[in-house]
Amino acid sequence: QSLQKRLRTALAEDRFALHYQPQVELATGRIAGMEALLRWRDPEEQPQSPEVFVAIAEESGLIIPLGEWVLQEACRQQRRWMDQGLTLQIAVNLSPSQFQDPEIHHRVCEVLRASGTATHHIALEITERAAFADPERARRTLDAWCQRGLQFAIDDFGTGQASLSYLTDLPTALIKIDRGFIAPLPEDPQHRAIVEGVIHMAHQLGRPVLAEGVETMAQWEWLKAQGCDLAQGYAIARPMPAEAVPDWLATWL
Ligand code: G
Ligand code: G
Ligand code: NA
Ligand code: MN
Repeated sequence: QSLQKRLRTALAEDRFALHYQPQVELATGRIAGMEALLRWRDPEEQPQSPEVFVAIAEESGLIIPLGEWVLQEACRQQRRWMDQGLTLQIAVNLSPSQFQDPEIHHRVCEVLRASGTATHHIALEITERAAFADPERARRTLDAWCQRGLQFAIDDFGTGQASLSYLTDLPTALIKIDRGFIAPLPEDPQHRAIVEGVIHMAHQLGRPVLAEGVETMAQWEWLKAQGCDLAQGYAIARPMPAEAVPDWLATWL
């Protein structure tokens, strides 16, 4: 059976799950939010990487219903945590073709409305590639979301083609520096120069910055000293099932 068919079956049979990875303020250690990361457990096989199956879902158009499931599930989880007394913002990834869907604005607003989740409790992560296919339409969509109180982040910053124009053309957003720039820190002087530069530039333009893939305390300390706002990575926590989050929070706080 093709991977595409198995993905369809998995969606119909509710065999996807979201795992959550904390995003933490470097200065205070406060939890700013949790990124939702899609997981598919194929009962007969190894866990499949979303890098592989999200690409296939994109090619086949399945990403539209799958992406909608992700957003719905994130909203449900946000409410479950609220019911447990935990206020956590959830960041949801939008794939390029999802973001380019002319209906995307309407779809996102409709899921939020139906779930009753407050807009400021959801953030959307969009890659450079997604926004720059049609920058003018991207800007209109993002402006409309901002007006409704939705936040968004530019994911994998630095790996696309149009990094710098983001900083002036799009409404205020979190810049997530791709983990490829963080891995060589703090030793490598060239990457130190790049990351310092991005933090400084983003701050001059009023944009907060998150470092992805923070794996060591040395990276944490260096980024904190540079004034980087937020961090995410294995040094803080690996992505975990929703049920594990309350216990993890208890150990972190
Ligand atoms: O842990 P990680 O293997 O989850 O994720 C690998 C890649 O898959 C990352 O680039 C991540 O952004 C992407 N990804 C994870 N979850 C989702 C999702 O729900 N939707 C989309 N479009 N991409 C996702
Ligand atoms: O592209 P995106 O930023 O959504 O990718 C998230 C991916 O990065 C997920 O696959 C997640 O599991 C992975 N990830 C999260 N923290 C770390 C880390 O500290 N190191 C590495 N190598 N990968 C990480
Ligand atoms: Na992301
Ligand atoms: Mn990323």
